[in-house]
Amino acid sequence: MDQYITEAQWQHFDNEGYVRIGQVANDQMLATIQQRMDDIMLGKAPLDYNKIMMQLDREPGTDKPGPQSNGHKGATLLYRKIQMLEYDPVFLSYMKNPVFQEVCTRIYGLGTPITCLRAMFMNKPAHEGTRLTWHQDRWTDLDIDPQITIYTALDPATIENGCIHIVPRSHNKLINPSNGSGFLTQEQIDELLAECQPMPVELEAGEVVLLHNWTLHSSSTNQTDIPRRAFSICYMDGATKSNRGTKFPLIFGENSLSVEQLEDKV
Ligand SMILES: O=C(O)CCC(=O)C(=O)O
Repeated sequence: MDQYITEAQWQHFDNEGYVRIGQVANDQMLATIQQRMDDIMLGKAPLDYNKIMMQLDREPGTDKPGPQSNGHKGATLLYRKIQMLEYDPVFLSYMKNPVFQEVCTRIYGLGTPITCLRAMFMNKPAHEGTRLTWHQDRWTDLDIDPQITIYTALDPATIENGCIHIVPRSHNKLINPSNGSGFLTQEQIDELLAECQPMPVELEAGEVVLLHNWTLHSSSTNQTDIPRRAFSICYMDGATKSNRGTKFPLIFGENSLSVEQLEDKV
């Protein structure tokens, strides 16, 4: 079988905690998911919005992000975060790309059923957006730590429009093992920034980067006229259980969620 990701790229991932793998979707698929994202925000996509978590970049009348709750919050491109996109047939179809299956096989082993912890849109609208402070992606309710996030830029991501910054090689150690959210304290951030130079991950629209979930990352606000949209998928070993009883949809493996199944429901 042809391998999309080279051994040299995997070595880079293992050593540095991230690797760029280029554009995975073809241009047509990329245009489709870019358009679909805007259609979802504008309330034009034929899907069950009650299944999807949608958070506004700002709660009207405040300078704070809105609540994270299911359902559409109005026809606007000013959303910050949208989750459970695995229940949208267009995004599910992208998530099922064979390249992403190859990534999961390398990380979790051949034949391991793969679920998704989250399929998430992260947006920094033009001249808006919220600062996300340094953190590792870690969830203490899970009995197996997920190891891989596949991050796709839907617009060019630059320092000016709030691209993510990472600390290469930080994936080897959990900073706060018992902290459910993985966020660092201000003291830890000061220590970190005194010791190392974080790296901006500037990306072309469509470009994909693999991130180890423990790689420290943060992002800033958008100072430009161009939105900074991104789609981030965390894939897990299908055996992973949450002590909150959450059920995770199967993306690769027998009886996995299918695009046709979702389309039938619309
Ligand atoms: O896109 C961003 O600004 C941050 C995304 C993030 O924290 C993640 O994908 O885990």
